[in-house]
Amino acid sequence: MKIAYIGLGSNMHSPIKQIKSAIKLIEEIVSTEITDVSSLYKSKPVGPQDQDDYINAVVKIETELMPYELLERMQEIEKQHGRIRGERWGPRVIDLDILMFGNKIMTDQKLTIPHPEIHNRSFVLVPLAEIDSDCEIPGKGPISDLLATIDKSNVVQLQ
Ligand code: ROI
Repeated sequence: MKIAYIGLGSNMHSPIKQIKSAIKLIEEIVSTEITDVSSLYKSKPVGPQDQDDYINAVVKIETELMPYELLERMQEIEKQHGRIRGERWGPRVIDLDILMFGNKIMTDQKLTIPHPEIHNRSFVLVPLAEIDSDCEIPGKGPISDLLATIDKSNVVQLQ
């Protein structure tokens, strides 16, 4: 059994609904339990600004799946939500990223763990810290150190 974290993001077609529905589908993945869910957060887009604000969240899971199996399950959920892979930094119905997987560090053409941008993105670090304020990101350091060096003013907690 491994502990993993999934980052969720959406800025199209009722983003709050998209995030909540994706969390329900994550709940249904075999050999996988959700053990924690962050609040939802609103943030300005990172990348091109001519797109709507994003809703982001992070879920913590316990899973018996291997990283690639989990990646496939994430891509299936993205497909179920009608995600079409458009421009690289463009708007998206739903984005499900494996942020961390146990203490694993790996990189190949399909998957990089931890997520390569995790340490730069306040919209990931803020919800992650809400769930696990003392977590350590493999190869990058304690989340508290990472959070101390980035601008968090862009990320607003909802509810
Ligand atoms: N910006 C924000 N605020 N949230 C996201 O989830 C997000 N996802 C992306 C890019 C386009 C990088 N910008 C984002 O993929």
